[in-house]
Amino acid sequence: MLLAFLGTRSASFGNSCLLPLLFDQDLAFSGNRKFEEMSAKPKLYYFDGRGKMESIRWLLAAAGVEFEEEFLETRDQYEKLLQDGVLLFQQVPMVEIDGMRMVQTRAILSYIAAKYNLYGKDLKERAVIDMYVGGTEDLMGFILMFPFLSAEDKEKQRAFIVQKATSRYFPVYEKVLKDHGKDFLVGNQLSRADVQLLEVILMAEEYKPDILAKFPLLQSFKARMSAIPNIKKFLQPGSQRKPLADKNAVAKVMKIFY
Ligand SMILES: N[C@@H](CCC(=O)N[C@@H](CS)C(=O)NCC(=O)O)C(=O)O
Repeated sequence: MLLAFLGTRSASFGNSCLLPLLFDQDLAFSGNRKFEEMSAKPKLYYFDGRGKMESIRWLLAAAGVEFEEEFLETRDQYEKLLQDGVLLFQQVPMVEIDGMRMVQTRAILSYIAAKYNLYGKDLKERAVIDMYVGGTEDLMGFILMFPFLSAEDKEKQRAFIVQKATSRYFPVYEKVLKDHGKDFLVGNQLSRADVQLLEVILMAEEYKPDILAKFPLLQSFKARMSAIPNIKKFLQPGSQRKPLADKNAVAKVMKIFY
């Protein structure tokens, strides 16, 4: 998200760069906290907002996986994680899952997708899924920085988002659906590409409600995906899906990281 664009404030705690990349149950420790303390459900460490964690929430929800969340509300909580040495690159998102403490959003999403059969049936399908997801992530990157911009820059960014969505990204997915005539983007089953496309469509609609006006197949895609039971549940009020960041949420994030 924007935090990455803004540059980072270096943290001076611990030697988290020396931690092993993969964690074995036998190692029993990552930082100062025991693996035995890990929850059976994936546990997500992030602030109480969308940011980079939201796609992870979406993918887990689409896979029907229940998860817990620990929200960073203060700088102290973040510094505690740094001191405990559980953030490999001193950054969140961090997800405790299957005895690992995973960081790096892409690695986390790939793991979840592979584990829950949302990553195609073979290497070629996976490659295509990765390309489609690359597009949704690029578009999402333009959207995620929006709440952190000045009022003047927001207007420019809104126009930029709409222009990129309608002239670069959505035409691609519309054509894919038209060319193969199937329900899903890749193969004939749900994949992370479908989930991440639905996520970015809904986000883009927050900037221009009729943004799909010229994309009839994406309109029916959206309706179809939104009706998948796990996704439908996630779209209901009260789910772990997060709202668009308001001024207070932005101020809180800035206080934690900067
Ligand atoms: N490449 C990482 C970037 C993560 C990242 O930028 N995280 C921000 C919060 S959204 C952070 O922890 N910033 C604090 C810092 O970099 O010191 C990923 O995709 O997970």
